Amino acid sequence: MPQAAANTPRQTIAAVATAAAAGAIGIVRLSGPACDRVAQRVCGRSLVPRQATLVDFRGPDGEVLDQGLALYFKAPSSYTGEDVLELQGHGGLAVLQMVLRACLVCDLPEDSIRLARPGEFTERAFLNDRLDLAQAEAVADLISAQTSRAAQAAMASLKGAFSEAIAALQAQLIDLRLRVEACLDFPEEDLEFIGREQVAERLAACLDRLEQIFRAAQRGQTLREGLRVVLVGPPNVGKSSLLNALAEEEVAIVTPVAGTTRDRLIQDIVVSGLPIRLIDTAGLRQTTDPIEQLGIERSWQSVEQADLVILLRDASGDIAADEAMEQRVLSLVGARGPGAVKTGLAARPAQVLLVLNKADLAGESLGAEVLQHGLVQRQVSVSAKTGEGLEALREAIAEAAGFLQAGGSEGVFSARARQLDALVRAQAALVQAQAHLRLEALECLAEELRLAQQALSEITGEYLPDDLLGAIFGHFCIGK
Ligand SMILES: Nc1nc2c(ncn2[C@@H]2O[C@H](COP(=O)(O)OP(=O)(O)OP(=O)(O)O)[C@@H](O)[C@H]2O)c(=O)[nH]1
Ligand SMILES: [Mg+2]
Repeated sequence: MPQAAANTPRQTIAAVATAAAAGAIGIVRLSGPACDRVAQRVCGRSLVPRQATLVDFRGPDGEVLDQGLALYFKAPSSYTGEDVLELQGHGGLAVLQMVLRACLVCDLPEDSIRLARPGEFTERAFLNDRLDLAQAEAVADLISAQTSRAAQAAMASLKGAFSEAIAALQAQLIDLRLRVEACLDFPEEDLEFIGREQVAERLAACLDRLEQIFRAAQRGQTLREGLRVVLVGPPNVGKSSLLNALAEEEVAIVTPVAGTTRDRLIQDIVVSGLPIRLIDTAGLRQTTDPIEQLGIERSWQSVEQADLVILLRDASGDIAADEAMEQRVLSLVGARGPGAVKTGLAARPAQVLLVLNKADLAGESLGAEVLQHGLVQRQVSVSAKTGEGLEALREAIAEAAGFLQAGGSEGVFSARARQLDALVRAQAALVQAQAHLRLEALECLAEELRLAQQALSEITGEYLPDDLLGAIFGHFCIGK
Protein backbone atom coordinates (compact mmCIF):
# COMPACT_ATOMS: atom_id res chain seq x y z
CA MET A 1 0.00 0.00 0.00
CA PRO A 2 1.51 3.37 -0.99
CA GLN A 3 2.27 5.63 1.95
CA ALA A 4 0.10 8.46 0.66
CA ALA A 5 -2.96 6.25 0.11
CA ALA A 6 -4.64 7.45 3.28
CA ASN A 7 -4.72 10.96 1.87
CA THR A 8 -7.47 10.32 -0.69
CA PRO A 9 -8.04 13.49 -2.74
CA ARG A 10 -11.53 14.86 -2.44
CA GLN A 11 -11.42 17.47 -5.16
CA THR A 12 -12.73 16.45 -8.54
CA ILE A 13 -10.25 17.01 -11.35
CA ALA A 14 -11.01 17.72 -15.00
CA ALA A 15 -8.94 17.96 -18.18
CA VAL A 16 -9.05 17.48 -21.91
CA ALA A 17 -7.59 13.98 -22.25
CA THR A 18 -6.94 13.99 -25.99
CA ALA A 19 -4.05 15.72 -27.77
CA ALA A 20 -4.17 19.49 -28.23
CA ALA A 21 -4.95 19.27 -31.94
CA ALA A 22 -8.08 19.03 -34.02
CA GLY A 23 -9.30 15.44 -34.35
CA ALA A 24 -12.44 13.44 -35.07
CA ILE A 25 -13.08 12.83 -31.40
CA GLY A 26 -11.98 14.71 -28.29
CA ILE A 27 -12.43 13.63 -24.70
CA VAL A 28 -12.97 15.62 -21.53
CA ARG A 29 -12.22 13.48 -18.53
CA LEU A 30 -13.14 13.98 -14.87
CA SER A 31 -12.31 12.03 -11.74
CA GLY A 32 -13.71 12.50 -8.25
CA PRO A 33 -16.91 12.64 -6.26
CA ALA A 34 -18.53 15.45 -8.29
CA CYS A 35 -18.80 13.39 -11.50
CA ASP A 36 -22.46 12.56 -11.03
CA ARG A 37 -23.35 16.21 -10.33
CA VAL A 38 -21.42 17.30 -13.41
CA ALA A 39 -23.24 14.69 -15.51
CA GLN A 40 -26.58 16.02 -14.27
CA ARG A 41 -25.62 19.59 -15.20
CA VAL A 42 -23.70 19.10 -18.43
CA CYS A 43 -25.46 16.00 -19.80
CA GLY A 44 -28.86 16.78 -18.27
CA ARG A 45 -29.12 13.48 -16.39
CA SER A 46 -27.44 10.95 -14.14
CA LEU A 47 -25.76 8.22 -16.15
CA VAL A 48 -25.94 4.46 -15.87
CA PRO A 49 -22.39 3.23 -15.08
CA ARG A 50 -20.47 1.71 -18.00
CA GLN A 51 -23.17 2.47 -20.52
CA ALA A 52 -22.44 4.78 -23.45
CA THR A 53 -25.21 7.40 -23.64
CA LEU A 54 -25.70 9.85 -26.49
CA VAL A 55 -26.36 13.28 -24.96
CA ASP A 56 -26.11 17.01 -25.59
CA PHE A 57 -23.33 18.70 -23.62
CA ARG A 58 -24.72 21.95 -22.28
CA GLY A 59 -23.13 25.14 -21.00
CA PRO A 60 -24.08 27.01 -17.80
CA ASP A 61 -27.06 28.72 -19.47
CA GLY A 62 -28.41 25.52 -20.93
CA GLU A 63 -27.02 26.21 -24.41
CA VAL A 64 -25.96 23.14 -26.40
CA LEU A 65 -22.15 23.15 -26.85
CA ASP A 66 -21.68 19.76 -28.50
CA GLN A 67 -23.26 16.36 -28.81
CA GLY A 68 -21.45 13.14 -27.96
CA LEU A 69 -21.15 10.02 -25.88
CA ALA A 70 -20.98 10.20 -22.12
CA LEU A 71 -19.47 7.38 -20.06
CA TYR A 72 -19.65 7.09 -16.31
CA PHE A 73 -17.61 4.71 -14.15
CA LYS A 74 -18.56 4.29 -10.50
CA ALA A 75 -15.79 4.06 -7.90
CA PRO A 76 -13.84 1.90 -7.37
CA SER A 77 -14.23 0.25 -10.80
CA SER A 78 -12.51 2.93 -12.84
CA TYR A 79 -9.04 3.92 -14.04
CA THR A 80 -8.43 6.15 -11.01
CA GLY A 81 -10.43 4.12 -8.49
CA GLU A 82 -12.74 7.16 -8.09
CA ASP A 83 -15.94 8.10 -9.93
CA VAL A 84 -14.89 8.91 -13.49
CA LEU A 85 -16.81 10.75 -16.21
CA GLU A 86 -15.71 10.82 -19.84
CA LEU A 87 -17.38 13.14 -22.30
CA GLN A 88 -16.52 12.12 -25.85
CA GLY A 89 -17.39 14.91 -28.24
CA HIS A 90 -16.04 16.37 -31.45
CA GLY A 91 -12.29 16.92 -31.34
CA GLY A 92 -12.22 20.65 -32.00
CA LEU A 93 -9.95 22.71 -29.77
CA ALA A 94 -12.55 25.41 -29.05
CA VAL A 95 -15.46 23.08 -28.47
CA LEU A 96 -13.45 20.91 -26.07
CA GLN A 97 -12.42 23.95 -24.06
CA MET A 98 -16.07 25.04 -23.90
CA VAL A 99 -17.18 21.62 -22.61
CA LEU A 100 -14.31 21.59 -20.10
CA ARG A 101 -15.29 25.06 -18.87
CA ALA A 102 -18.91 23.97 -18.55
CA CYS A 103 -17.74 21.13 -16.25
CA LEU A 104 -15.58 23.47 -14.17
CA VAL A 105 -18.30 26.05 -13.60
CA CYS A 106 -21.01 23.59 -12.56
CA ASP A 107 -22.98 24.80 -9.60
CA LEU A 108 -20.91 23.00 -7.00
CA PRO A 109 -19.45 23.91 -3.59
CA GLU A 110 -16.43 26.16 -4.08
CA ASP A 111 -13.11 24.43 -4.83
CA SER A 112 -14.73 21.05 -5.30
CA ILE A 113 -13.66 20.86 -8.96
CA ARG A 114 -10.51 22.11 -10.64
CA LEU A 115 -8.20 21.54 -13.61
CA ALA A 116 -6.05 18.41 -13.33
CA ARG A 117 -2.27 18.65 -13.04
CA PRO A 118 -0.12 16.64 -15.48
CA GLY A 119 -0.38 12.92 -14.74
CA GLU A 120 -2.86 13.46 -11.92
CA PHE A 121 -5.36 10.83 -13.12
CA THR A 122 -2.60 8.21 -13.12
CA GLU A 123 -1.26 9.52 -9.80
CA ARG A 124 -4.69 8.98 -8.28
CA ALA A 125 -4.81 5.49 -9.81
CA PHE A 126 -1.50 4.81 -8.03
CA LEU A 127 -2.63 6.34 -4.72
CA ASN A 128 -5.82 4.28 -4.89
CA ASP A 129 -3.86 1.07 -5.51
CA ARG A 130 -5.14 0.59 -9.06
CA LEU A 131 -1.55 0.51 -10.35
CA ASP A 132 1.85 0.32 -8.72
CA LEU A 133 4.53 2.87 -9.52
CA ALA A 134 6.31 0.77 -12.17
CA GLN A 135 2.97 0.34 -13.96
CA ALA A 136 2.10 4.03 -13.63
CA GLU A 137 5.41 4.99 -15.20
CA ALA A 138 4.78 2.45 -17.96
CA VAL A 139 1.63 4.42 -18.86
CA ALA A 140 3.80 7.45 -19.67
CA ASP A 141 6.30 5.22 -21.50
CA LEU A 142 3.56 3.69 -23.64
CA ILE A 143 2.31 7.13 -24.63
CA SER A 144 5.78 8.41 -25.49
CA ALA A 145 6.99 5.20 -27.20
CA GLN A 146 8.46 6.01 -30.63
CA THR A 147 8.88 2.46 -31.89
CA SER A 148 6.85 -0.75 -31.77
CA ARG A 149 9.42 -2.44 -29.56
CA ALA A 150 9.35 0.43 -27.07
CA ALA A 151 5.54 0.23 -26.99
CA GLN A 152 5.64 -3.53 -26.41
CA ALA A 153 8.11 -3.12 -23.55
CA ALA A 154 5.94 -0.43 -21.97
CA MET A 155 2.91 -2.68 -22.28
CA ALA A 156 4.79 -5.54 -20.61
CA SER A 157 5.53 -3.25 -17.64
CA LEU A 158 1.97 -1.91 -17.62
CA LYS A 159 0.63 -5.47 -17.51
CA GLY A 160 2.77 -5.98 -14.43
CA ALA A 161 5.67 -8.08 -15.80
CA PHE A 162 8.31 -5.83 -14.18
CA SER A 163 6.38 -5.52 -10.91
CA GLU A 164 5.83 -9.29 -10.73
CA ALA A 165 9.52 -10.01 -11.28
CA ILE A 166 10.37 -7.56 -8.49
CA ALA A 167 7.69 -8.99 -6.17
CA ALA A 168 8.95 -12.56 -6.69
CA LEU A 169 12.50 -11.51 -5.87
CA GLN A 170 11.29 -9.61 -2.81
CA ALA A 171 9.44 -12.69 -1.60
CA GLN A 172 12.68 -14.70 -1.82
CA LEU A 173 14.56 -12.01 0.11
CA ILE A 174 11.91 -11.80 2.82
CA ASP A 175 11.88 -15.55 3.30
CA LEU A 176 15.66 -15.60 3.57
CA ARG A 177 15.72 -12.69 6.02
CA LEU A 178 13.06 -14.28 8.25
CA ARG A 179 15.11 -17.45 8.46
CA VAL A 180 18.31 -15.56 9.25
CA GLU A 181 16.46 -13.53 11.89
CA ALA A 182 15.09 -16.71 13.43
CA CYS A 183 18.69 -17.85 13.85
CA LEU A 184 19.44 -14.54 15.56
CA ASP A 185 16.56 -15.02 17.98
CA PHE A 186 17.87 -18.42 18.97
CA PRO A 187 21.65 -17.89 18.89
CA GLU A 188 22.44 -21.19 20.58
CA GLU A 189 20.98 -22.94 17.55
CA ASP A 190 23.53 -21.15 15.32
CA LEU A 191 22.36 -21.41 11.72
CA GLU A 192 19.98 -24.19 12.70
CA PHE A 193 16.96 -22.82 10.85
CA ILE A 194 18.82 -22.71 7.63
CA GLY A 195 22.25 -24.08 6.80
CA ARG A 196 25.11 -21.74 5.86
CA GLU A 197 25.39 -23.34 2.43
CA GLN A 198 21.72 -22.84 1.85
CA VAL A 199 21.97 -19.13 2.69
CA ALA A 200 24.91 -18.82 0.31
CA GLU A 201 23.03 -20.66 -2.42
CA ARG A 202 19.92 -18.57 -2.01
CA LEU A 203 21.89 -15.33 -1.99
CA ALA A 204 23.61 -16.36 -5.20
CA ALA A 205 20.25 -17.26 -6.78
CA CYS A 206 18.83 -13.86 -5.79
CA LEU A 207 21.84 -12.11 -7.32
CA ASP A 208 21.43 -14.08 -10.55
CA ARG A 209 17.77 -13.20 -10.77
CA LEU A 210 18.54 -9.55 -10.00
CA GLU A 211 21.02 -9.48 -12.84
CA GLN A 212 18.46 -10.93 -15.27
CA ILE A 213 15.92 -8.32 -14.23
CA PHE A 214 18.54 -5.60 -14.56
CA ARG A 215 19.46 -6.65 -18.10
CA ALA A 216 15.79 -6.71 -19.13
CA ALA A 217 15.25 -3.28 -17.56
CA GLN A 218 18.40 -1.98 -19.22
CA ARG A 219 17.11 -3.10 -22.61
CA GLY A 220 13.89 -1.27 -21.78
CA GLN A 221 15.84 1.88 -21.02
CA THR A 222 17.60 1.57 -24.37
CA LEU A 223 14.17 1.47 -26.02
CA ARG A 224 13.10 4.60 -24.16
CA GLU A 225 16.23 6.62 -24.67
CA GLY A 226 17.66 5.24 -27.90
CA LEU A 227 21.11 3.90 -28.64
CA ARG A 228 23.98 6.24 -29.62
CA VAL A 229 25.74 4.62 -32.56
CA VAL A 230 28.86 6.36 -33.87
CA LEU A 231 30.48 5.78 -37.28
CA VAL A 232 34.27 6.22 -37.17
CA GLY A 233 37.21 5.44 -39.38
CA PRO A 234 39.75 7.02 -41.71
CA PRO A 235 38.64 9.56 -44.32
CA ASN A 236 36.90 8.25 -47.45
CA VAL A 237 36.14 4.84 -45.99
CA GLY A 238 32.41 5.50 -46.51
CA LYS A 239 31.07 6.65 -43.13
CA SER A 240 28.73 9.25 -44.59
CA SER A 241 27.64 6.84 -47.33
CA LEU A 242 26.78 4.27 -44.66
CA LEU A 243 24.80 6.84 -42.67
CA ASN A 244 22.81 7.64 -45.81
CA ALA A 245 22.27 3.95 -46.57
CA LEU A 246 21.03 3.18 -43.03
CA ALA A 247 18.87 6.30 -42.95
CA GLU A 248 17.58 5.53 -46.46
CA GLU A 249 17.96 9.22 -47.18
CA GLU A 250 20.69 11.45 -48.61
CA VAL A 251 21.40 13.20 -45.32
CA ALA A 252 25.17 13.55 -45.44
CA ILE A 253 27.40 14.96 -48.19
CA VAL A 254 29.42 12.24 -49.92
CA THR A 255 32.38 12.99 -52.21
CA PRO A 256 35.59 11.20 -53.26
CA VAL A 257 37.54 13.94 -51.46
CA ALA A 258 39.13 12.73 -48.21
CA GLY A 259 38.04 14.99 -45.35
CA THR A 260 34.55 15.79 -46.71
CA THR A 261 32.77 15.55 -43.36
CA ARG A 262 34.00 18.24 -41.01
CA ASP A 263 31.34 18.29 -38.32
CA ARG A 264 29.34 15.67 -36.49
CA LEU A 265 26.08 14.84 -38.20
CA ILE A 266 23.26 13.28 -36.21
CA GLN A 267 20.37 11.33 -37.68
CA ASP A 268 17.65 9.50 -35.72
CA ILE A 269 16.67 6.22 -37.33
CA VAL A 270 14.86 3.02 -36.35
CA VAL A 271 16.65 -0.32 -36.69
CA SER A 272 14.64 -3.48 -35.98
CA GLY A 273 12.23 -1.45 -33.86
CA LEU A 274 15.07 0.16 -31.87
CA PRO A 275 15.42 3.93 -31.75
CA ILE A 276 18.96 4.74 -32.87
CA ARG A 277 20.79 8.06 -32.85
CA LEU A 278 23.28 7.59 -35.67
CA ILE A 279 26.30 9.89 -35.64
CA ASP A 280 28.56 10.49 -38.65
CA THR A 281 31.98 11.91 -37.83
CA ALA A 282 34.97 13.53 -39.50
CA GLY A 283 37.46 10.93 -40.78
CA LEU A 284 40.28 10.29 -38.29
CA ARG A 285 43.75 11.23 -39.60
CA GLN A 286 46.71 13.49 -38.87
CA THR A 287 46.06 16.91 -40.34
CA THR A 288 47.33 20.46 -40.09
CA ASP A 289 44.02 21.98 -41.20
CA PRO A 290 42.69 23.66 -38.03
CA ILE A 291 39.02 23.23 -39.03
CA GLU A 292 39.47 19.55 -39.74
CA GLN A 293 41.34 19.18 -36.44
CA LEU A 294 38.35 20.58 -34.57
CA GLY A 295 36.08 18.12 -36.38
CA ILE A 296 38.37 15.22 -35.50
CA GLU A 297 38.34 16.26 -31.84
CA ARG A 298 34.56 15.97 -31.97
CA SER A 299 34.87 12.52 -33.52
CA TRP A 300 36.86 11.39 -30.47
CA GLN A 301 34.28 12.91 -28.13
CA SER A 302 31.56 10.99 -29.96
CA VAL A 303 33.47 7.75 -29.45
CA GLU A 304 33.64 8.45 -25.73
CA GLN A 305 29.87 8.96 -25.52
CA ALA A 306 28.82 6.09 -27.77
CA ASP A 307 26.82 3.03 -26.78
CA LEU A 308 27.98 1.34 -29.95
CA VAL A 309 30.97 2.24 -32.13
CA ILE A 310 30.96 1.19 -35.78
CA LEU A 311 34.58 1.11 -36.82
CA LEU A 312 34.92 1.19 -40.59
CA ARG A 313 37.63 -0.23 -42.78
CA ASP A 314 37.90 -0.17 -46.53
CA ALA A 315 37.40 -3.67 -47.90
CA SER A 316 38.67 -2.71 -51.35
CA GLY A 317 42.19 -2.27 -50.01
CA ASP A 318 42.56 1.27 -51.37
CA ILE A 319 42.64 2.82 -47.90
CA ALA A 320 45.04 1.16 -45.49
CA ALA A 321 43.73 0.36 -42.03
CA ASP A 322 45.12 2.81 -39.48
CA GLU A 323 45.94 0.43 -36.65
CA ALA A 324 47.16 3.10 -34.22
CA MET A 325 43.86 4.95 -34.62
CA GLU A 326 41.87 1.72 -34.19
CA GLN A 327 43.76 0.87 -31.00
CA ARG A 328 43.00 4.32 -29.65
CA VAL A 329 39.28 3.83 -30.39
CA LEU A 330 39.34 0.45 -28.64
CA SER A 331 41.18 1.75 -25.60
CA LEU A 332 38.79 4.69 -25.29
CA VAL A 333 35.83 2.33 -25.41
CA GLY A 334 37.53 -0.14 -23.08
CA ALA A 335 38.20 2.59 -20.52
CA ARG A 336 34.44 2.73 -19.95
CA GLY A 337 34.18 -1.03 -19.48
CA PRO A 338 33.59 -3.09 -16.32
CA GLY A 339 36.89 -2.06 -14.78
CA ALA A 340 35.86 1.57 -14.84
CA VAL A 341 32.63 1.28 -12.89
CA LYS A 342 32.16 0.25 -9.32
CA THR A 343 29.37 -2.27 -9.45
CA GLY A 344 29.03 -5.13 -11.87
CA LEU A 345 25.44 -4.26 -12.71
CA ALA A 346 25.95 -0.67 -13.74
CA ALA A 347 28.54 -1.61 -16.30
CA ARG A 348 27.41 -1.32 -19.86
CA PRO A 349 30.63 -1.08 -21.83
CA ALA A 350 30.16 0.27 -25.29
CA GLN A 351 30.37 -2.33 -28.01
CA VAL A 352 32.35 -2.17 -31.20
CA LEU A 353 31.36 -3.53 -34.60
CA LEU A 354 33.98 -3.78 -37.30
CA VAL A 355 32.45 -2.94 -40.67
CA LEU A 356 34.30 -3.66 -43.91
CA ASN A 357 32.75 -1.23 -46.36
CA LYS A 358 32.96 -1.18 -50.17
CA ALA A 359 32.45 -4.94 -50.29
CA ASP A 360 31.41 -4.45 -53.92
CA LEU A 361 35.05 -3.62 -54.74
CA ALA A 362 36.64 -6.26 -52.56
CA GLY A 363 36.71 -9.37 -54.73
CA GLU A 364 37.97 -12.65 -53.28
CA SER A 365 39.89 -11.41 -50.25
CA LEU A 366 36.76 -10.45 -48.31
CA GLY A 367 35.63 -12.19 -45.16
CA ALA A 368 38.90 -12.98 -43.38
CA GLU A 369 38.97 -12.17 -39.68
CA VAL A 370 40.90 -8.93 -39.48
CA LEU A 371 40.57 -7.41 -36.03
CA GLN A 372 40.68 -9.63 -32.96
CA HIS A 373 39.74 -7.80 -29.80
CA GLY A 374 37.50 -8.54 -26.83
CA LEU A 375 35.37 -5.47 -27.46
CA VAL A 376 34.78 -6.20 -31.13
CA GLN A 377 31.48 -8.02 -31.12
CA ARG A 378 31.20 -8.81 -34.77
CA GLN A 379 32.64 -8.12 -38.16
CA VAL A 380 30.26 -7.36 -41.00
CA SER A 381 31.00 -6.78 -44.70
CA VAL A 382 28.77 -4.22 -46.36
CA SER A 383 28.52 -2.03 -49.38
CA ALA A 384 26.99 1.34 -48.68
CA LYS A 385 26.77 1.68 -52.44
CA THR A 386 24.85 -1.50 -53.36
CA GLY A 387 23.15 -2.16 -50.01
CA GLU A 388 24.83 -5.57 -49.70
CA GLY A 389 25.23 -6.66 -46.07
CA LEU A 390 23.07 -3.88 -44.62
CA GLU A 391 20.53 -6.33 -43.19
CA ALA A 392 23.32 -8.22 -41.42
CA LEU A 393 24.60 -4.91 -40.08
CA ARG A 394 21.15 -3.95 -38.77
CA GLU A 395 20.95 -7.33 -37.07
CA ALA A 396 24.41 -6.87 -35.55
CA ILE A 397 23.38 -3.45 -34.19
CA ALA A 398 20.27 -4.93 -32.57
CA GLU A 399 22.32 -7.78 -31.15
CA ALA A 400 24.96 -5.44 -29.75
CA ALA A 401 22.17 -3.53 -27.97
CA GLY A 402 21.06 -6.78 -26.34
CA PHE A 403 18.18 -7.48 -28.72
CA LEU A 404 18.13 -10.46 -30.97
CA GLN A 405 16.62 -9.78 -34.34
CA ALA A 406 13.60 -12.05 -33.87
CA GLY A 407 13.46 -11.67 -30.09
CA GLY A 408 10.24 -9.65 -29.86
CA SER A 409 9.82 -7.95 -26.53
CA GLU A 410 10.40 -10.97 -24.28
CA GLY A 411 12.67 -10.17 -21.43
CA VAL A 412 12.23 -6.42 -21.82
CA PHE A 413 10.52 -4.12 -19.35
CA SER A 414 10.25 -0.42 -20.01
CA ALA A 415 12.40 1.06 -17.28
CA ARG A 416 14.00 4.28 -16.18
CA ALA A 417 17.24 5.41 -14.63
CA ARG A 418 15.62 5.58 -11.18
CA GLN A 419 14.57 1.93 -11.41
CA LEU A 420 17.98 0.80 -12.66
CA ASP A 421 19.54 2.74 -9.80
CA ALA A 422 17.32 0.94 -7.28
CA LEU A 423 18.37 -2.42 -8.79
CA VAL A 424 22.04 -1.46 -8.51
CA ARG A 425 21.56 -0.54 -4.84
CA ALA A 426 19.76 -3.82 -4.18
CA GLN A 427 22.65 -5.68 -5.78
CA ALA A 428 25.23 -3.80 -3.70
CA ALA A 429 23.33 -4.75 -0.53
CA LEU A 430 23.25 -8.43 -1.55
CA VAL A 431 26.98 -8.41 -2.28
CA GLN A 432 27.50 -6.96 1.21
CA ALA A 433 25.23 -9.65 2.61
CA GLN A 434 27.50 -12.28 1.05
CA ALA A 435 30.51 -10.69 2.78
CA HIS A 436 28.69 -10.72 6.14
CA LEU A 437 27.79 -14.37 5.67
CA ARG A 438 31.46 -15.22 5.21
CA LEU A 439 32.22 -13.39 8.49
CA GLU A 440 29.16 -14.98 10.15
CA ALA A 441 27.87 -11.50 11.01
CA LEU A 442 24.24 -12.57 10.86
CA GLU A 443 22.77 -9.32 12.15
CA CYS A 444 24.53 -7.33 9.43
CA LEU A 445 23.49 -9.95 6.90
CA ALA A 446 19.82 -9.54 7.88
CA GLU A 447 20.16 -5.75 7.68
CA GLU A 448 21.59 -5.91 4.15
CA LEU A 449 18.74 -8.18 3.10
CA ARG A 450 16.32 -5.58 4.47
CA LEU A 451 18.10 -2.79 2.55
CA ALA A 452 17.98 -4.81 -0.68
CA GLN A 453 14.29 -5.38 -0.18
CA GLN A 454 13.70 -1.67 0.50
CA ALA A 455 15.56 -0.66 -2.67
CA LEU A 456 13.36 -3.02 -4.68
CA SER A 457 10.19 -1.66 -3.11
CA GLU A 458 11.07 1.82 -4.45
CA ILE A 459 10.50 0.43 -7.93
CA THR A 460 6.89 -0.50 -7.29
CA GLY A 461 6.34 2.47 -4.97
CA GLU A 462 5.65 0.58 -1.74
CA TYR A 463 8.48 2.62 -0.31
CA LEU A 464 8.58 6.22 -1.51
CA PRO A 465 11.48 8.57 -0.92
CA ASP A 466 10.36 12.21 -0.43
CA ASP A 467 9.12 14.14 -3.46
CA LEU A 468 9.37 11.18 -5.78
CA LEU A 469 5.72 11.30 -6.80
CA GLY A 470 5.87 14.93 -7.89
CA ALA A 471 9.02 14.26 -9.90
CA ILE A 472 7.47 11.26 -11.65
CA PHE A 473 3.97 12.48 -12.43
CA GLY A 474 5.06 16.03 -13.25
CA HIS A 475 6.44 14.67 -16.53
CA PHE A 476 3.15 13.15 -17.65
CA CYS A 477 0.80 14.92 -20.02
CA ILE A 478 -2.29 16.67 -18.73
CA GLY A 479 -5.37 14.48 -18.84
CA LYS A 480 -3.39 11.26 -18.27
N1 LIG B 1 32.22 1.36 -54.58
C1 LIG B 1 31.88 1.90 -53.42
N2 LIG B 1 32.16 3.18 -53.16
C2 LIG B 1 31.80 3.69 -51.96
C3 LIG B 1 31.13 2.91 -51.00
N3 LIG B 1 30.91 3.68 -49.90
C4 LIG B 1 31.42 4.90 -50.19
N4 LIG B 1 31.94 4.92 -51.42
C5 LIG B 1 32.60 6.04 -52.08
O1 LIG B 1 33.73 6.42 -51.29
C6 LIG B 1 33.91 7.84 -51.33
C7 LIG B 1 33.92 8.39 -49.92
O2 LIG B 1 32.67 8.19 -49.32
P1 LIG B 1 32.18 9.02 -48.04
O3 LIG B 1 30.91 8.41 -47.60
O4 LIG B 1 32.20 10.47 -48.32
O5 LIG B 1 33.35 8.66 -47.03
P2 LIG B 1 33.59 9.22 -45.56
O6 LIG B 1 34.15 8.12 -44.77
O7 LIG B 1 32.37 9.87 -45.04
O8 LIG B 1 34.73 10.29 -45.82
P3 LIG B 1 35.11 11.60 -44.97
O9 LIG B 1 33.87 12.37 -44.72
O10 LIG B 1 36.04 12.31 -45.87
O11 LIG B 1 35.76 11.14 -43.72
C8 LIG B 1 32.76 8.38 -52.16
O12 LIG B 1 33.22 8.58 -53.48
C9 LIG B 1 31.72 7.26 -52.12
O13 LIG B 1 30.89 7.25 -53.26
C10 LIG B 1 30.86 1.54 -51.30
O14 LIG B 1 30.29 0.77 -50.52
N5 LIG B 1 31.25 1.09 -52.53
MG1 LIG C 1 31.99 11.76 -44.48
